[in-house]
Amino acid sequence: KQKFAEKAAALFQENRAMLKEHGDKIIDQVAIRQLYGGMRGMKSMIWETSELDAYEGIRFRGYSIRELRKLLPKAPNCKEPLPEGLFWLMLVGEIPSQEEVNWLTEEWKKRGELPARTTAMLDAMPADTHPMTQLSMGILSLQNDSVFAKRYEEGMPKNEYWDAYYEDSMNLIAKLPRLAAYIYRRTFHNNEHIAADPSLDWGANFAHMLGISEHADFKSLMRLYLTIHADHEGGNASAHSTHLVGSTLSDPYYSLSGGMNALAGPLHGLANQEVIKWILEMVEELGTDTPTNEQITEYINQTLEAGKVIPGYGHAVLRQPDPRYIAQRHFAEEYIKDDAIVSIVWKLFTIVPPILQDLGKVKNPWPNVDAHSGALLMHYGLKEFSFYTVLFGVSRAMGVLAAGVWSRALGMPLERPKSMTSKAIKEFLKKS
Ligand code: FCX
Repeated sequence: KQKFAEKAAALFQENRAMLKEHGDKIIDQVAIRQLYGGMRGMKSMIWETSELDAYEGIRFRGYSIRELRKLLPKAPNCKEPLPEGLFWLMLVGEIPSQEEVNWLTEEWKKRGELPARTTAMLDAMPADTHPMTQLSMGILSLQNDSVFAKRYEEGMPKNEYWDAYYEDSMNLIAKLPRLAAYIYRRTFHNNEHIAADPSLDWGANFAHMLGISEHADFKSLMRLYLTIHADHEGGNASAHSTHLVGSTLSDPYYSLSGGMNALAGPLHGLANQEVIKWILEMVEELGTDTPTNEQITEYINQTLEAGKVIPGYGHAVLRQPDPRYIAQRHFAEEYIKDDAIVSIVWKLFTIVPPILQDLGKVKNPWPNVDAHSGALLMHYGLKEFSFYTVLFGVSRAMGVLAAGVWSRALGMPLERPKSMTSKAIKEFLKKS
């Protein structure tokens, strides 16, 4: 917290001076196409924690996923990074030491308990409520304890916003694995729960509480999964929603719940459930888990002819295979290369892109993060794919909340862009 405070105060002053001198410089232009086209490519916000390059993929504070898998501190006997280290990096801007990460692990353990009202609320919901609905509502049920909301009501001055936002974010991230595991066990395992193991780190403890496999490799997978899904710069729908809600000075609970509602859409985070559902339906339809290239091609064409998208392929920004996909592929190559579903995922990598390219309209024919994740989870026994987006959400919370702390520290105002009507566009065209 102290390290963050020093860095944030320095950047606040620096930005003030920079804006005084350069605030009126034009950094981008807006075409009419972008107003109708989901604002693709429009530079429109500040996001400190990560930046996306269309060809290289995501970099967290300048570090690629490949670099982070080497540089971030690890648990004993595990090759994958501890996600706690990524949170530290996003917040503080420096690769943490092992001691610093251990401190964070311990801190989240202390803050991890769920209040009884949250589990009571979840228990009162129909078991077939989508896990993402349960996650969003579970997060909101924690809002009663918001430090930010309480201190705001008591008259907190602006220069303390970040401090209260930080406390809430730390509390919320600490609780998310327990909340998510509770949702999983109540929905799919007769409401039989597994107590947290105080000897485990954040990601491994989550794996343990899910109760699928005590295999060390599954714990490694969880650490990797929770690291790579954390952030994808500010414009993606879950990050931008969290940012927008937070800009009204809604507290982190309201903000993250909003972000999770955006993540629940099939064009965004829900694509991870859609991918595996689509693959399993293919296996069932063809009656084999070793389909030929011709059979897969036929199935892809059927999907496209039905007017549907190929889940897990394409991206609004990326124009190369997603490095988050590649990281998961490397994991699969090392640990589970003979898995039948993984083999299908790899075949799709060669078959889908030329087909999408031939459509002539798809800007990125390559796989995104969601194309691979389900096959890995299935292998270890996490087969209930309607839960997959919750895993994405637990990870995404780290990025969007770290960014939220920065937004409050930098004094970001209420977000309020300008909209236009089609009539106004016509009038503009007449005049131009
Ligand atoms: N299959 C079929 N058609 C596709 C496609 C796909 N995988 N990806 C894009 N297209 C189509 C679009 O639907 C659009 O068609 P239209 O002009 O008839 O409406 C056209 O190609 C141009 O779209 P494009 O500019 O390439 O892509 P967008 O930026 O509009 O959309 C997403 C990006 C990700 C929404 C799109 O590629 C898609 O629907 N992919 C499948 C869903 C998916 O995997 N989402 C997860 C994305 C991400 F990684 C995440 O957030 O988790």
